[in-house]
Amino acid sequence: MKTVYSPAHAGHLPRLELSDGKLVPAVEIPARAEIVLRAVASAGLGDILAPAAIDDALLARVHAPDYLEFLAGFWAEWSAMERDWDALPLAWAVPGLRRVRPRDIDGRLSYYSFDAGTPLTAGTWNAARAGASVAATAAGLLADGEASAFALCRPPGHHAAGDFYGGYCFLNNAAIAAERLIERGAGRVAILDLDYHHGNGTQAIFYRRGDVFFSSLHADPRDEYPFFLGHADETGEGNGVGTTANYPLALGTDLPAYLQALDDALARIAAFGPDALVVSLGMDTYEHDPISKFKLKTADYPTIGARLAALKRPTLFVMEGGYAVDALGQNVVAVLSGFENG
Ligand code: SP5
Ligand code: ZN
Repeated sequence: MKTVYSPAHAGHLPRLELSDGKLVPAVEIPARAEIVLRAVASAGLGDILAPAAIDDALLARVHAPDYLEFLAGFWAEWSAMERDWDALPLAWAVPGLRRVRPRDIDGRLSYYSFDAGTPLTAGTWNAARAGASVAATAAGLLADGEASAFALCRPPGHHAAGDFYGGYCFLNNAAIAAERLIERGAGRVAILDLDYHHGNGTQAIFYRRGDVFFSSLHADPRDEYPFFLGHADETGEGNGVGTTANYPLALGTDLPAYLQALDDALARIAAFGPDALVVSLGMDTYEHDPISKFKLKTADYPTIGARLAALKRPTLFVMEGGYAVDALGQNVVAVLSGFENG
């Protein structure tokens, strides 16, 4: 399996994040991608390729033009105000307030976000664009006939919707990959989101689409971030009725409970009949993840990879979360080698 990677992710270097009421050292850091790169290289998974530059028209298939313009221009505006620290938003247009776009930069920061836990930094836009190009290039490998590929994206993407960021995510890499597959001829794409947190952004992007099936296994949003999407009764709307399937799981979920949900999700995907599968590969389901509460072990991940292989579809893995940095490389390799041997 080939890996696509760009070192440009390292430009996104958040210092502090707001978590549980405190400013604490950020967990979504460059070392994450670096340890995964070293692990896939030393496991001999396959060639490691640089991405091609991303096509702006592809980005615009997923994200609103005003949102992209905001992200691209943000740091110039912020730093022109003598602010050299990372940006965090402060107030949101919850129902009852009006979502009218403010002129003020802090107002627009809020308008285009949904949480205060996602620092926007000097290098964020460049890094996010490079991450999106990694996803698009890896999707192109499938379109060229590869059976599988790994997009080693950073920052992650699945919490970013069409016009807002959050959850450490700015551009939705998995959605961009799905759109690239469709551009290259796929009629139907399934996205399976295995990150511990619900992929609210990806779900929102495809909620009314009949050609993209979105399925997610995640901590129950009644108990866990992102709290306000990911319930089992969200099943799609309009042309997308029946093409969303959520599996909210209990805190403390271990392999048997996880596999029960996974097998159900895979049966739903098989029935949908996709031309390709995009896996949002979050490794924060790991028992020692510092911000998460599932109980999966390193030895469980090859089993999960093998179940994905049993679907027998061209499969693209897109890196999402996972914050137990020391174990992140071995856990990613465990899934991918389980897939290859499955
Ligand atoms: C891509 C990804 O994994 N993003 C995760 C963003 C999570 N940020 C907020 C974490 C909040 C942790 N505390 C939740 C406590 C619930 N009682
Ligand atoms: Zn996550």
